[in-house]
Amino acid sequence: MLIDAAHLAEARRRIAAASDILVLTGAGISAESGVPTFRDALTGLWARFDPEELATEDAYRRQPGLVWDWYEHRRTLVAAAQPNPAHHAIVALAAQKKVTLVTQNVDGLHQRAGSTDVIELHGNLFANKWLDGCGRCEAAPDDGRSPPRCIHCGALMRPGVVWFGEDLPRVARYRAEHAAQTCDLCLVVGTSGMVYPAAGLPGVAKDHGAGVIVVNPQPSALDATADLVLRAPAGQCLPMLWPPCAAAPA
Ligand code: BJW
Repeated sequence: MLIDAAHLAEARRRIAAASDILVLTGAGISAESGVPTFRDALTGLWARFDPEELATEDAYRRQPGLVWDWYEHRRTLVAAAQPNPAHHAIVALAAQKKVTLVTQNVDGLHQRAGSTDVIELHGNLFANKWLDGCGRCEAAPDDGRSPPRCIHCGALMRPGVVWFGEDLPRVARYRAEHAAQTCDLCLVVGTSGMVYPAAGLPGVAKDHGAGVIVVNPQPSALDATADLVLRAPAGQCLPMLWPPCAAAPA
């Protein structure tokens, strides 16, 4: 995809001039790693399900086996994926400037690229917790049940992600809001901007005087908030926006 040269130059200038950058990422940043975006996530066997209907506690209580298997499928897919040049570029940026990295992603690819202190708003695909546990829950030795249950109380294990209608982790949410209020630039990468409260962060940054740049090959709900939209895939675009760091792979 050809990136508009004037937009690219303007983005580079704004990033070079910024001293405190909030980077907000969504599923699109992992697309070039082969991880389907959330709203594209249901291919093949899963094509007949609506992701917004699977990612709820209600859906899990009604069909725990189905929802658990969906997460197992995604865990397998993500475990086989590798961070791409966009993930690595953010590591390079953080070596040069103050960067607060806030992600809606649950795939852990930022951490695997080398980003530290990643603020995960929606949890992590590889963490589990108990649904209505007894407080001393223990999973049965692998008995092939899907999902695992507690040997004491029979509670269901569930993925450690944030489903619709659930509150975000308090500290992560507080830190993300603080970063939005104090940054001088908000770089929004690969999100449809449809899911709140994450989608509200660029607006908060703008209201506090920060510039907003969106990187997305498709129109998003955050384009109207942005000062500049770079219509390009993240893995192609981000490495062109600031110098690489020595440790990042070519
Ligand atoms: C590329 C690319 C490339 C492709 N390069 N880009 C205010 C208004 C309206 C509604 C609400 C509101 N506040 C709250 C709500 C309700 C709800 C909500 O937002 N609903 C909307 C759908 C309307 N929000 C919630 O329920 C949240 N909870 C909450 O607010 O609780 C309040 C509460 C308080 C006190 C007590 C109790 C409750 C929770 C939201 C949790 C979201 N969870 C999910 C699932 C996580 C687990 C899982 O993965 O299964 O998080 S939903 C899903 O959407 C996932 C994502 O993180 C999130 C965002 O999606 P994202 O990342 O933007 O992905 P896509 O697929 O939508 O977009 C990909 C983009 O990439 C596209 O634009 C592509 O073009 C682009 N792209 N290739 C760059 N190469």
